[in-house]
Amino acid sequence: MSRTALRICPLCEATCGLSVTVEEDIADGRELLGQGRITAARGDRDDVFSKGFICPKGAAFGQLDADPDRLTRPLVRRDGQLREAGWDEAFAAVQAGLRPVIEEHGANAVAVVLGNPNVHTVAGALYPPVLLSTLRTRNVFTASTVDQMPKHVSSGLLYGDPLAIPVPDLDRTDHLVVIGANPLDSNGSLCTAPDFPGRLKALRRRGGRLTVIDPRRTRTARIADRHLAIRPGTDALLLFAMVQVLFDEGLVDLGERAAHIEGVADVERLAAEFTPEVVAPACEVPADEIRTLARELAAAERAAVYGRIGASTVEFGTLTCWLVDVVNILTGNFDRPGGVMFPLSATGAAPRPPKPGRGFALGRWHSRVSGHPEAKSELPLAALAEEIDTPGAGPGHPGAPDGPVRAVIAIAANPVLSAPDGERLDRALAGADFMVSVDPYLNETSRHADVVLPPPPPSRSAHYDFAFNALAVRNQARYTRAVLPLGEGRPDECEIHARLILCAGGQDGADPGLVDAMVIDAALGKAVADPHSPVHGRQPAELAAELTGESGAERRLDMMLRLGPYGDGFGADPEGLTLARLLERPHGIDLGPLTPRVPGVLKTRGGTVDLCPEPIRASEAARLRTTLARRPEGLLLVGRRHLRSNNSWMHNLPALTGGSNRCTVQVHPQDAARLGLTDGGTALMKGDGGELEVPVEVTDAVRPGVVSMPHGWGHDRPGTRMGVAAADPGRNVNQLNCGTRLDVLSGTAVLNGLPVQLAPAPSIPAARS
Ligand SMILES: Nc1nc2c(c(=O)[nH]1)N[C@H]1C(S)=C(S)[C@@H](COP(=O)(O)OP(=O)(O)OC[C@H]3O[C@@H](n4cnc5c(=O)[nH]c(N)nc54)[C@H](O)[C@@H]3O)O[C@H]1N2
Ligand SMILES: Nc1nc2c(c(=O)[nH]1)N[C@H]1C(S)=C(S)[C@@H](COP(=O)(O)OP(=O)(O)OC[C@H]3O[C@@H](n4cnc5c(=O)[nH]c(N)nc54)[C@H](O)[C@@H]3O)O[C@H]1N2
Ligand code: SF4
Ligand SMILES: [Mo]
Repeated sequence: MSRTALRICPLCEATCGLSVTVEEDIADGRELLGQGRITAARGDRDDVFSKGFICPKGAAFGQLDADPDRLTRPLVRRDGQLREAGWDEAFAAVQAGLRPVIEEHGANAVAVVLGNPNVHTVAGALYPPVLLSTLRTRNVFTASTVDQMPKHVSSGLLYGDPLAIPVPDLDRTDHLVVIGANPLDSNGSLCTAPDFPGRLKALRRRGGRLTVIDPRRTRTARIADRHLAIRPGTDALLLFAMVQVLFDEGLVDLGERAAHIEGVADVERLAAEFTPEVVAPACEVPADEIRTLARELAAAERAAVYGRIGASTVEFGTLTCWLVDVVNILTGNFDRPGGVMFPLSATGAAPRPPKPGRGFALGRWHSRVSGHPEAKSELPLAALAEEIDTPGAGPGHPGAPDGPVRAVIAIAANPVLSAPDGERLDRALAGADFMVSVDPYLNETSRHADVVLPPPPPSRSAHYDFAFNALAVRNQARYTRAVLPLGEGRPDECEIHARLILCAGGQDGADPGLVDAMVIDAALGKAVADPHSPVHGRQPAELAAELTGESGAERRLDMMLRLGPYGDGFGADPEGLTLARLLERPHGIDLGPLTPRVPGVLKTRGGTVDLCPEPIRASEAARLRTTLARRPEGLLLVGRRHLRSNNSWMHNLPALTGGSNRCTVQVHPQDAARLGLTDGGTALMKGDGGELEVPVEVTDAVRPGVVSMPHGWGHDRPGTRMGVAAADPGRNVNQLNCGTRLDVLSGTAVLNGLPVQLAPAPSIPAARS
């Protein structure tokens, strides 16, 4: 028997609605619990946001969901071997592993590592914050510090809220400048827009312009009006030069938000020295191109500058991310249609009258070994290995933990491949006293765990985009329940997280529902005490009794929707949003185009935009100046994403592997000729963290002086269970990176613009990896 069902795709930030075909296994007229599979996935044409768009990853949803290498039962290490175990046994082992570490060495001896898919699951949105507040460890590491932390820091400094990230108003802009992003392959990031390619084509069709700044001629650059093949790591210089031009030529126009912006003159002073002529030799972009771009942006009716990975995981990531917003603000494109705007997510806080906030602080504590400052309560993922493998109390950095990490809780994270110097982390994890992974695969990282807790596949999980709706180019809300039942005795990922939290607190065996009840109680308690809340003065217990939903997570979603900007306020607005209303509209509810949110969104101490925040004024701009004279002789390495891949965990699906999705190093023909490298040959590539042999692809898609290799490969380690990936393992590019280069303010690893050397591999290939 087959039927169709709806499921929002969790595989990238575009959040497309899928219509999946479900093949049910029926015996004796009854559905077999835990059986059934997805046989097809199409774009849901009626989805209010994605309108039928789908990419090859979404189309492979059925294969991904039914991958035979997915773990179905927990693994527990006994006598050195990971063996299948029951859930109760697994959780007992988690508590027995964690509690002694906490009791003997304190909470900081436990590191929590949160990987990328946490922003793609309901569990990952709702439970890690509770885990962290239960544990109270300072050793918190997430994918953000190999990704977007510079943007959080920039937003924290500018707006007082690290989560207030303006997104380009894609559908209404006249000129989009894309810096270090390749949405035709990534489908967009920190800018949730299903069918990003279609939206870019629509921009061109309505007479708008697209400029792409990228050292590679990406698929996105190919459809642009202008492509500037900048030298990696120099975007901050280029942007500063644009700022200089805007001031110098009298083109600064803050527009309607002017009254809310402070520090403009300070920015003018900082930018003064960075003229296009001064930066051009470092950026290797002609000065007149920089000047023209600044003038075009100032002249455009509505324009938006958008930066992503290539503007973030670089030496001056925070400065670059800040400059992106500075240019948007100085050209009057801030917080207005067609410029950059703040989405208003249905589960976010309801807007309230503007008032000064608490501001944003950096470096409230530091890491133990290298003294890295925390950012957004996180330490750099690149420092995880040294925090595990370096004994002792450390030199006494302010607020640092006083001893090494001894236990690791890794949730949806594969840092052995995704973070710098995976070999060291690999060894460090092997030496930890205890490790638990919440992960569907036995992979490069989870193979070190003492307990692996596998979540069910996406077809058996409900979905709501808590993270991405706050970054979406249109306000909307969509919720899809699990398409297939869980199967006998199998917990969903929310329950796994809740039980993990109980184990961390030494309460294994307690009802996991207590975790949700506690969160609901605390949130309602806060709401009723808030004079601006529609539930002010009411009884939390009475409100809690009104919540609907089949699970604790659903009741929490209902609560967030009802207290949120479009919510019913528990009856205050009878037309308002509730979980029940959302369930009535399976293709989602459109909440309209983005609307201006300044000043309400601002939480700086002054209640204004702090355009020239102290850390940038005091040190970063001066540090940037010292790079003006740099002319690296050698090659610079940048990354590359492929439409049919996703970070480190989608190489196990036959539907997505092969073809152009290969782990090669791309080299420009001039460099190849100079170095004696041939297309299809093998190069020995060296970085300051190690060396690798990699197949060479000679192509002029990379500019001279730049080589490009994708990340997330290197699936050749023993003890993993990903058969398809292991057959074509590729090499781990992050092994070239020793992990000591960080964006100073955010602790984000420099993954792009890394110096490397290439030479033909020795003719008798060594057994190196
Ligand atoms: N050189 C280089 N390195 C990079 C990057 C780069 O551009 N260049 N990009 C960086 C970026 S942007 C990121 S975000 C990181 C990503 O790095 P990570 O955060 O490590 O994420 P993934 O590599 O996607 O690994 C995700 C893990 O989650 C598991 N998983 C998949 N689905 C689920 C689920 O539903 N629940 C749970 N619990 N687990 C699940 C997978 O099996 C896998 O183990 O990599 C970074 N590393
Ligand atoms: N298919 C697919 N989609 C994905 C992912 C995936 O792995 N595969 N990963 C997801 C994740 S976790 C993320 S964070 C997003 C990332 O989304 P994007 O940022 O759009 O993805 P990237 O392809 O890494 O694009 C970064 C671009 O920056 C360029 N670049 C490198 N260095 C520099 C520099 O110094 N200056 C400039 N101007 N450009 C530079 C690179 O050449 C590259 O084209 O994609 C998400 N979507
Ligand atoms: S673009 Fe592809 S992977 Fe991303 S959400 Fe849509 S279908 Fe899924
Ligand atoms: Mo990412």
